[in-house]
Amino acid sequence: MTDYTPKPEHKFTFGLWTVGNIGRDPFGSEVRPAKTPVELVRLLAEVGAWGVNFHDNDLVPIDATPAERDRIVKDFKAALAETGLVVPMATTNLFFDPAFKDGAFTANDPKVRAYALQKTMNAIDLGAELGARIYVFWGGREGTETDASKDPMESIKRSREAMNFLCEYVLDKKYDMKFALEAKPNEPRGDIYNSTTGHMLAFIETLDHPDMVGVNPEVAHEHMAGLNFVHGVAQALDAGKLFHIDLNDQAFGRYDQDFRFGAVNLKSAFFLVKLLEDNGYDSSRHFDAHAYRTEDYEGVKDFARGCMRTYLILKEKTAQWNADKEIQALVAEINADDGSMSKYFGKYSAQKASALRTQTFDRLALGARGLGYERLDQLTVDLLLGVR
Ligand code: DIG
Ligand code: MN
Ligand code: MN
Repeated sequence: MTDYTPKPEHKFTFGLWTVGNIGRDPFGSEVRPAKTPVELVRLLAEVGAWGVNFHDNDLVPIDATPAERDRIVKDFKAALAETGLVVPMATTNLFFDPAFKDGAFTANDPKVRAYALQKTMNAIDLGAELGARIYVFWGGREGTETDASKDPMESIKRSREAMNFLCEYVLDKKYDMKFALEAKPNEPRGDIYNSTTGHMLAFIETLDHPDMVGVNPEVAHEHMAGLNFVHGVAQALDAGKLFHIDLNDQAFGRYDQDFRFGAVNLKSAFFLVKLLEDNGYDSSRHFDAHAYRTEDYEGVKDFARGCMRTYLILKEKTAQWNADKEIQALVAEINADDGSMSKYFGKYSAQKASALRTQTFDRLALGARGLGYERLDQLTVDLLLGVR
């Protein structure tokens, strides 16, 4: 039994909006009293988090005066100093206010698009002031209910123009900051542009400063799209674009549930933790999730502790899986290679191609071979269930 106490080196973070979620949903009002940012920082310190993230308006209300802003930021900085929590990530709320009902950067109204840029520059300044080096963009309202309303080509251009402008802003201000784009297929819009992490990876390559821009995949959002989250994260890792990650859980075919990490599908959570740990992911492990609406603030703390505890248990299971002799013998068997085909792989050459043309294959034997995946998967299940 290992110690599953969260430590700073684990880089566990929560947004103010996660543990501060007061339980409102489309069919019911709040069930918990709101806590101030300072109270939430103290709650996160109590449960052992390393960092705290925020949308601009989680911290500074949209109509706050400059004097109110300064006081709020001063108090927040004092709470960070008191608790030792850091601010690795910040983001802009471009989805709650009615002004953004038709989107922010892709809104048809140019005044809304311009206001969204202005609001984001102010929010980037706030994030930089508090030490954030990752800036997330989740375009919750960037989409449509009817495609009669917007030309999708124009929307892509508007998104690109906004990203290019804001990258230039960060460069101009000399902030040490990178952008992480977060995808979601739908909700609150009927359809949201750049709907999956794969779309975002393609979009990034069309920008003027692609090196400054990565992705922030979220478990729930890729599950909503019916996708294997581990495969999407692997693609982001392979592209050097996994700048941040939103950990939570989600049943397939449901609204955005934002459940506690590992609360629904432990097996995919295990393979995700294994992927992150095996590949030395060293950015925040951010839990973009919230407690059940049934909970009081003791339950919220249980939720936050559970996110981190499950991650650490699965991190231990990863080490166990990697060290398990029977599992590793099967993995070696599955990947057995006598080297006889090596001469055909790697960079193309005409010689290689013509030699491969003459190679004969026993196709029936290739198809008849049993691969032992049932045994390997059961060993994995045994290990996850603690009987191995
Ligand atoms: C929702 O999954 C989004 C917003 O909460 C926020 O903009 C982003 C940051 O993690 N995730
Ligand atoms: Mn979500
Ligand atoms: Mn998220």
